[in-house]
Parts: sequence; C-alpha cells; structure tokens
Amino acid sequence: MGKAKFGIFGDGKELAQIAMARVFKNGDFRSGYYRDQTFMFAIGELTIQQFFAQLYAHTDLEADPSTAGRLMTGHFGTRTLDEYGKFKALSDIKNSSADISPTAGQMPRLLGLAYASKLYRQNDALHAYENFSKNGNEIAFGTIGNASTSEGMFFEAINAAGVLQVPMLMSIWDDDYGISVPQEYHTTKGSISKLLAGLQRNENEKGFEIFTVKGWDYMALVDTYQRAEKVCREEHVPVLLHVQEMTQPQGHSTSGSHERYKSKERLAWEADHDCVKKMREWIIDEVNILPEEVEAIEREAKQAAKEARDKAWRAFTDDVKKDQHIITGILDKIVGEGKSSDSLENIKNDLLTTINPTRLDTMKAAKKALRYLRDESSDAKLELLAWLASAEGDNYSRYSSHVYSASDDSAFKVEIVPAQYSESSSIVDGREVLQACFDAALTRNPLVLAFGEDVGKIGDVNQGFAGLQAKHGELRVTDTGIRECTIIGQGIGAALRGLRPIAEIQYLDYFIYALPTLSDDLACLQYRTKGGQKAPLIIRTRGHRLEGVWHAGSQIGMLLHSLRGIMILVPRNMTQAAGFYNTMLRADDPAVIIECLNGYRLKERVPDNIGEFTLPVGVPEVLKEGSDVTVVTYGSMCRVVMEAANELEHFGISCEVIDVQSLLPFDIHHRIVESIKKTNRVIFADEDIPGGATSFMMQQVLEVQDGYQYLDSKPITITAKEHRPAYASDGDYFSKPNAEEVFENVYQLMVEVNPQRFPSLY
Ligand SMILES: Cc1ncc(C[n+]2csc(CCOP(=O)(O)OP(=O)(O)O)c2C)c(N)n1
Ligand SMILES: [Mg+2]
Repeated sequence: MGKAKFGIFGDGKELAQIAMARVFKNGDFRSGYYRDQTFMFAIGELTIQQFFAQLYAHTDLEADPSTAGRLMTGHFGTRTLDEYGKFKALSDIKNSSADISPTAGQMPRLLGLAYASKLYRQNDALHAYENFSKNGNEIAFGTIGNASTSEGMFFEAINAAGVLQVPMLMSIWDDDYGISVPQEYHTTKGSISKLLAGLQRNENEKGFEIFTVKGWDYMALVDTYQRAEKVCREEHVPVLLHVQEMTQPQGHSTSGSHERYKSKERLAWEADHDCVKKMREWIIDEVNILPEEVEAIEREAKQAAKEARDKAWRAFTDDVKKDQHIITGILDKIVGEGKSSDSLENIKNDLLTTINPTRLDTMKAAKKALRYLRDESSDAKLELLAWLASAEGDNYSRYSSHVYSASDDSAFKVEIVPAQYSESSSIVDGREVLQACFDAALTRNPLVLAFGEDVGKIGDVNQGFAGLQAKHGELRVTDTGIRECTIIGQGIGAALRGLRPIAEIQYLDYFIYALPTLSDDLACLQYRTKGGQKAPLIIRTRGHRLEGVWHAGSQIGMLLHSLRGIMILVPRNMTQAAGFYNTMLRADDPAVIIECLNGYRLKERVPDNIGEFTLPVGVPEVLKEGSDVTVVTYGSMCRVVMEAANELEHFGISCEVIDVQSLLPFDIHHRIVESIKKTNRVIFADEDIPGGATSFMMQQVLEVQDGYQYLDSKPITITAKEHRPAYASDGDYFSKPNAEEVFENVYQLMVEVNPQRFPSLY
C-alpha cells in the first residue's frame, strides 16, 4: 500500500474550474463533487499541502480544514463557522458547502443555497443581515459529473430551480463516462443539454439559460462563465452550463485504470484533448509566451507540489509518531524488568519497525503491553495507563466528536422556560396551539420561514399555518412542489446560509423519499466537517395514528438508525410540540419533530407564553405514577397506554407511564431506570414494527442505564404488526397496538407475579 489509501483527482477538468473560479465572488457558495480540486485551489480555499493532508487522513483541523481527516480525498468544504460554532460573516468570504460521496447528493442542498439568495433579495426584512447576504447577490455554483445527472435528485433539483427562479449556476463536467460506463447508458440523446433543452427560457416563459462549451477551450470557457454569471447574479435566472469534451486522463480513481474500458481511439482522443495540453498550446500560440518559459513554470509548479506533498507527509507522520515515541519511551523503562520483559521488548520493536505508522499501531501496542503488566505495578505502568486515558479522549475528539452541536447554541443549552397558564388561557383545537406558536416564531425572528406541500395558501393539510401566509407573506410561509428530497435540500441550503427554515414533509410515511438527503447530508454535516458547518434545519412532519396505509406510519426505527446527528422529537400533543419548536428555533442542532396525526382536533390549553416556553430535549415526563409496572412510550401511544393504565387500576394494578418525548437524545438523566428500581418490571410500547424503536429504547434503558439489574420479569415490547397498517378503524385496531393489548401484557406480567391474586384472563 502507498502512503494514501485511495485517490480520486480532478485531472481533465481543470480549465473549466479556473474559468468558474474567475466569476466566483465573496458570499457565493459551491455545492459540488470530488473533481473540484482546481476550483478550490483557484479560489484560494485549499492549499496543495491541505490537499495532501486529506489524502493522508491527517486529523489535525489546520492540516485538513475541510474534514479533519474524517473523509477520503476529494471532499471539499470551507469553514463557515468560527471556533465557537458561530457563523462567520459569510458574505465576506468564499464558501463551499461540505461535499458528500453519493453522486448527485449535492443537488438538493444546492437548491437551498440558491433559494437563500432569493429570500435575502426579495424579503426586505432580511436586508439587515448583511453578514449572511448582500441583497441576495450571491450565486450557488453547482458541479456534477455527466453520469450523475441520471440520478433523480438531479432532475428534481433542476426542475425546482426553474420553478423557483433562483440563482443556481449548474455546471456539468462531461467526460462521456461514469467510471467505465459510456454516455449511451446514461443519458437520452447522449447529451444532458439536449435532454434539458425544454428548460430554456424565452420571451414568454421563465426557465433556465442553457450554455454549452468545450472543456479544453479556455477563452470560450471564460467568456461563457462571464455571461452565465451575469444573468444568474443579476436576474436570478438559473443557468445550466454543459461543459463537453472533458477527459479523465488517470482513469476514474486509483482503484482501476481506464485502459480496461476505453478504446485506443478514445484514449488517443483524450491524450490530444487534455485541457492542460490545450491550454499550454494556447499560451504558446496565442499569448506568445516562449516554450522555455512555460517549461520553467511547469518545473516550478511540479517542485512546489512535491514540496507541499512532502511537508504534508512529514506533518502527518510527526503527529502520529508523537504517541509512538511516548509508548516506546515508556516501554523502554520496563524492558529488562519483570517476567514479561521479552514480550514487552517484542511489542516495542514491532512498533519501532512499523513502516508508515498509524495511531492504531500505538494503541494496540499500549493495550497489549498492559495485558502483560496486568498483575504488576510500576511507575511506568501508571504512565501507560495515564497515556491510555488521555489517548482515548484525543481519539474521541479526532474520530467521534461533533455528532451534535458543540456550540453554546446546542439544544442542550437552551434556557428552559416552563409553560405558563392562567385563568384566561383558552382551550382550543390542538392545531391552533401550533398556529399560535408558529405565528409567534415568525413575528419574533425574520430569519424564520416555513415551506412544504400545502403549507402556504391553506396553511398545511391540518391548518397549523392557517392564515400565516396572509399575515407574514408568501416568502415566509410557502407552498412547494411535491418533491420531498429537495424540500429537505431547500432547508439545508437555507440553514447553511443563516436562515431558520421549518421544512415540512407532509406525512412521516413520505420521509423515505427524503431519507438519503437527511442521512447523507444533514445528519452528518457537523460530524463530517468537525464543527466547520451547521444547518439548523427543523423538519416538521406528522405521523403515528390515523387510518390508512401511507398515512399512519410510525417508522421511527428507520429514523433512529439513519439520522444520528438530527434530534428526533416525538411530542404526544401539540403543546409539547410547540415547546419543542420553541426550543429548536433557539438551538443550532437540526431536528425532526413528529406531530401526532390524530391530535389536531383534540382540545388543549394554550400556554400564555406560547412563543416563549421551551421543552428540554432528552427529558422524559412521567404521565402517571405507579408501582407495579413501568410502561415506556411516546407519541400517540401515550393516550392508548394511559387508557389501559386507568383500566388496570380497576383491577388492582398500578402502572407508571413514562412519555419519552425525545428519542434522540434519549433520557439523558436516566429517569426511566429510577422508575424500574421501583416497579422492577418494564414494557416498551410504540407503533413501529417489532424490533424497531422499542428495541432502541430497551437497549438504552437495560444496557446504557443498567436497568437489567432491577428486573424481576422479562422485559417486553409492544409494537405494531410487521406490516403497514391496514385501512379503516378496524385495520388500525388490528395492525397497531391497542389498549386491550397493553392491558393484557401488563396483566400477564402480574399473573406471573401473583397467580392467586391475578387469575389468567382467558
Ligand atoms: C449514489 C452513488 N452511486 C454510486 C457511486 C459510485 N460512483 C462514484 S463516482 C461514479 C461515477 C460518476 O461519474 P460522473 O458523474 O460522470 O463523474 P466523473 O467521475 O466522470 O467526473 C460512481 C458510479 C456513488 N458515489 N454514489
Ligand atoms: Mg463522467
């Protein structure tokens, strides 16, 4: 193996990137992919040394500011946050959103980055936020490979940009291939600009401006980018710029050579049309620079690149070797003493002779040594133990920090203000509680906005936003097309640029369409940049219980398994939901808030401080105290469980009912285990499939909270069936857990405890 594990580079695509960089201004954003190294160099946001540092996975933030060694090479991103996690003045710097690997994954976010410019320009109340935008003059530059345009995300985002008329300048790097697969397998008519020609605007219809240009023709590229920039920046017209005749001189990546799949003719054509070669010819023929001068520049550049490479390698190995020196130093002190001296010497020598040392070698050596020293005591052993403790902290910081926000605006740090009620607090439908909360949020903070299918004119299908578009304007409360994935992208991009969007997915069941972007882009954003970027997006949806397949889903396990990094909040009623909206609108973590579908018309009292009260994340609430069995649940199941618990009282059984409220984070103060210490029995109940979110809750309580040691009966989960819920009231009753099932499960536990007192039911 070489010094780097994997390489993928931007060769063959350089010239277009230089032309693009020439029109990229402060405040602009890039959302692109792994070929863009030249662009990043050209805008001054990546050095060659940093490029190599990422190749080596150097975990130092200064060495690799894009990802701190967490992502493989070719993942670019600037730091939009300062060291405290606060936004920098984004309009004064050049910005690149943080890349991800899934092809076309950059597209939904790109839409949002462009959408933010539209809002900053058209909404007068936002003109004061000059740090985020100067009158919406910023362009969102997208790049994508030709083959990746086949992805649904590409088409969805392109259509949405045309509808929204946002300043998105979309470049397609077309090298006729996607790894080994040629164009004819990817694109109808073999050309994305031909395929998308219907987008072209005309005198009567809005749309895109479409340009085509050859990737090796520098003057044409510069001219095209200037024209594209002008219409995009000034008129806010989306632009598609199809850069054709690009090459891929090294093959797709280091893992295979292109001689395997390209014909001799194609290889010869590529050699001839390499854009650097063409540029060289142009410099000599047209700019009249002497060949010797060009050669001198090339020699210098090569030398500079080599020096940067060596520096990056040295910095990386010096860093890694620090620990190696410490461990060999400690082992030196013990070798020669004690009964395991030979083994310790071997461990030391193995460590010293490792070529290209890694941190894992040092960690393994230290742990192995401690095994041999397990029954000895010495100062050196204490030193080894002290190193281990501090190395574990350091490695946590290197590889595992920033799943959630680490800033002062983290959801954990939001001041908790209790809901206040008075005699004049009115009792209204649940949806009106939300409406009052959203109205207060929109009034309080001009950066807040909401959008989604049917959110605008009718104020969402359950009328939580009813009347709020009329009151706050169409830019604040907005309808969108039916396009879940890019609704989320619209929110991510807007949030990256300082706005506070609430993006709505109409039903929890339709999260599946948005899941790739939520998981690959939003959930890991803080992690993959080690706190360099944030997108505090709130995703509003409704789920759990109603009647009918695809309108009654509760796929909570799916969210828990794919969205670590996003808080998942499951309020049982609309007041609790409002409390969570109030908390998350003051925090910089992203969150999904799932309202109960069957709760909008139930009566609730509106807190007097509807816009101000907050609910803590990660704190369950005990809905009913009891002594026999603890039932842990959330969402719409709270009412089902309470019904059963009240019925059980008539039969002499006392349930403690706990509403988890917040699944991620989960019960941070370990309240639930306190309940089990009292009852010694626990049931986890929800509407997900067997082994879904109930299993997660069980793992948290029995393992993380050590609940297992207080149990006198086996732990039980009550869930929906493993199929989607059948239609109508009976379908719901027999698909989802019902009060009878809860009653029976609790009762059965008590039968086992005391059969005399609790004879079997059936
Ligand atoms: C969703 C997804 N599927 C597959 C891959 C593996 N993959 C990485 S790059 C690539 C080809 C992309 O080709 P193109 O878009 O033309 O870009 P190019 O590399 O040619 O510049 C594939 C299939 C991926 N990263 N993501
Ligand atoms: Mg390609």
